[in-house]
Amino acid sequence: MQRRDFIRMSSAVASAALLGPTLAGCSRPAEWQRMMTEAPATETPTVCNICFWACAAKVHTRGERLWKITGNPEDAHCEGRLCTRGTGGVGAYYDPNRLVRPLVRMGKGADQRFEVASWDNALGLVAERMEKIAREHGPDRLAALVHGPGAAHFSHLVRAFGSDSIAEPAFAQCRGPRDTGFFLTFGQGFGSPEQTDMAKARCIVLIGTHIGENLHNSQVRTFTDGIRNDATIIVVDPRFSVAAGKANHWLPIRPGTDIALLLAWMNVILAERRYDAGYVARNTVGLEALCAHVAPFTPEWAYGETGIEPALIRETARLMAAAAPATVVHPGRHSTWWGDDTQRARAMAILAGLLGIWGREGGYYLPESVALPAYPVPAYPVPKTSWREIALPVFPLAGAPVTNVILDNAHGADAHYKGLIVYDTNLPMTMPGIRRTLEAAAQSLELIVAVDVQPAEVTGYADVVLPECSYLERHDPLRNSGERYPALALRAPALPPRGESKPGWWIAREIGTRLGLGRYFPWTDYTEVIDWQLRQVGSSLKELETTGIRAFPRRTPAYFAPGETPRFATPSGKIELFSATLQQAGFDPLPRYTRPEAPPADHFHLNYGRAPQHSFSRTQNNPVLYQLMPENLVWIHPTAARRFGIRNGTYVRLVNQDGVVSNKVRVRVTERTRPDSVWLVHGFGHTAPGLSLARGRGADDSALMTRVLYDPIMGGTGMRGNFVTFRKENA
Ligand SMILES: Nc1nc2c(c(=O)[nH]1)N[C@H]1C(S)=C(S)[C@@H](COP(=O)(O)OP(=O)(O)OC[C@H]3O[C@@H](n4cnc5c(=O)[nH]c(N)nc54)[C@H](O)[C@@H]3O)O[C@H]1N2
Ligand SMILES: Nc1nc2c(c(=O)[nH]1)N[C@H]1C(S)=C(S)[C@@H](COP(=O)(O)OP(=O)(O)OC[C@H]3O[C@@H](n4cnc5c(=O)[nH]c(N)nc54)[C@H](O)[C@@H]3O)O[C@H]1N2
Ligand code: SF4
Ligand SMILES: [Mo]
Repeated sequence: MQRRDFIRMSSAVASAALLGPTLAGCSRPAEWQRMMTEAPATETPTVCNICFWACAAKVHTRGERLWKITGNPEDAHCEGRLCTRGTGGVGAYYDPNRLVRPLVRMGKGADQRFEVASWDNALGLVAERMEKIAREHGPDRLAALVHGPGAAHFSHLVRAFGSDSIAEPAFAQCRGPRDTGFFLTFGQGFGSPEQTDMAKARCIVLIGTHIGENLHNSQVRTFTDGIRNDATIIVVDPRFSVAAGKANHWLPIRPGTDIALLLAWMNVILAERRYDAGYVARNTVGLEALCAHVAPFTPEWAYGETGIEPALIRETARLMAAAAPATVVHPGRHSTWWGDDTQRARAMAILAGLLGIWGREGGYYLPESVALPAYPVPAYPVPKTSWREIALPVFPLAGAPVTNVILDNAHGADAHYKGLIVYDTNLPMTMPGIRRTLEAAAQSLELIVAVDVQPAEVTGYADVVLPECSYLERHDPLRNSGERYPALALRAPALPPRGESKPGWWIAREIGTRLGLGRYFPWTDYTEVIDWQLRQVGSSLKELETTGIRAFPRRTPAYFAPGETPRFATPSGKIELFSATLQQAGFDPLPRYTRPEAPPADHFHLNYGRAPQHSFSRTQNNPVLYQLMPENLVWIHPTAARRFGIRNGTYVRLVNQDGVVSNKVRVRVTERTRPDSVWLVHGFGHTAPGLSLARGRGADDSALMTRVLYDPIMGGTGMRGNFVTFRKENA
């Protein structure tokens, strides 16, 4: 693909919208024609929920039919455009497999049979079991695993109940190591959306971070802006990713050796005095210790570990230093890779500190959100045991609750946790190596509730399954993320909920009321909360129902002033190149490189990531997105394919180091993967019987991740230490 094709791709994706109507319950052209000419058109604001980039959008309906979803042109965050998946959100509404009635498990554990229940009975059962847990063990023994904007409703419920054990997979399975590494260095994690100033950068460094396949809408566009502006693009990826195809320099690194490369880059930048001396002197501590630490890690040394030529290491180090501070060292997002991930994030953060890019134009801008007051409710009770008492003895610097720690303490008779609420997260496909633990938890916990929109794998472990309506049919908390331009965005219902499905806010309030926690839910409709909040900042629900978005002026500048000496929220008030916090907790205060394990004979690194058409494991059954990509392919290098006698287009099964065998998966023989690795897009290989389109299609990377490399600092579940070999299919 040419560079230009990549730029065009980001506008071409809108064509997915055209697929909507034909697939979306209106397959007769005449009926469609009548609807388009006769039915009144309406437009309702929403915030896309197909991934967590949260683009503001408009939902267009014709009569009672959903017509299309388009980007909100007023939203600076998405610049008025949606990606493939966002326009394909139509399929999330029309999916015939959606959950539309509450379900209650008939047996326990492995018994998969459920019966349909009334809302009253299902909610009554949840409240009764929660009360029993509170009475017999204490309310702090209930935990929640949640994701997405609707998670706020269930966090609120669980906090009001008396527990703070509420974890998101966005921490220990995704951004946790990155945010911990940056927090230790700059006193602040990297938010979402990422504060990278790529449109103005002169140099962009991507380490993994497969932008273009990782399709976070406006991130792709700012990256393409950078390309268009002739920024130097440096991509470090063992695979020839889409982004690598746009790079001036592609560094096909040996998997798991990034810290070696980062140390060598710092070695060059320090030895050749190419760092931002003024910024470093004003704003950092630990330069001397860092210099001594990186001195042995020359490009020649790094060559032996990474396979990257010393001359290329030197050249790329010089390029990023020459462009600084207009250099983006992208910190990545999904950072739970090899188990030493906080240290890799630290190495990136330290490099960013040396280049002086935090708070600088073309580097990292300073994000700002709207100062939006929370709706007044009584203070939450103080939990008898906090999540910290359970997690910190194992992972001392976990800055947020850790999903895997909660599940590790949720099975067996003497388990700390006795009940679990799961909202908007598909645990068996999201958390590596968790299936046995989940089964044990399903046997021994007194209550597992799953709130979901479809009969995903996780619902099979629940005692009670509560059907949430889709994001197109509900209100949720206002979007208020840290951005370049602060703004609030509204998600409002464009259609009535399908079947008996209900919005999350309603479900949480109904459970709360049944538990006698009504004072925490002093509203009959969530619009009262939204309207109250908007009025505090000079707007109203009425305004947002028309515009969908309200922008606010920034209160502080997006960059530091020249020569400014800001106070960072670290113990020293400076950027900590050397981390005394890590040292005190018994960890390396400066990043140390450890060589990753090589694949055993006849085995290959299991590499995985994203495709533009799908999000995680949530979209494979969406009829629109299914059409765009019905199954994943396993990428195999020609040398490996030859050696195993595997032909392009045939099916194989993957067998991991522990003997776990995957679904059959179609082969793509390509030089874009390394000879020692295979590549799979995450989210396929569904096993849930109720997912009629997705079930049995493609291979599930999570099932093959039986070996988890835990990050000792914060509990991240490193997923890249798994190896596979092939079993040929006879079919
Ligand atoms: N279409 C789509 N886009 C998405 C999502 C989605 O579900 N669908 N999810 C979003 C979310 S929440 C996240 S967290 C992001 C995830 O996307 P990223 O944050 O970009 O994920 P990474 O794991 O950094 O990137 C995967 C790349 O890392 C490379 N890689 C593998 N091993 C190594 C290694 O040892 N070193 C180096 N340098 N590279 C390596 C792989 O070859 C692959 O190209 O995507 C976001 N965007
Ligand atoms: N093997 C492997 N594991 C991974 C990753 C990987 O690349 N490979 N990526 C990791 C990353 S970066 C992340 S961020 C996490 C993401 O992890 P998750 O957030 O768990 O992602 P999904 O797999 O999309 O699961 C979402 C679940 O929510 C349901 N759902 C969708 N929309 C709604 C809604 O509106 N309301 C409710 N109540 N439910 C809804 C879906 O049906 C599905 O069951 O996964 C992590 N785990
Ligand atoms: S990036 Fe795409 S899927 Fe994600 S919120 Fe935006 S439009 Fe939706
Ligand atoms: Mo993620």
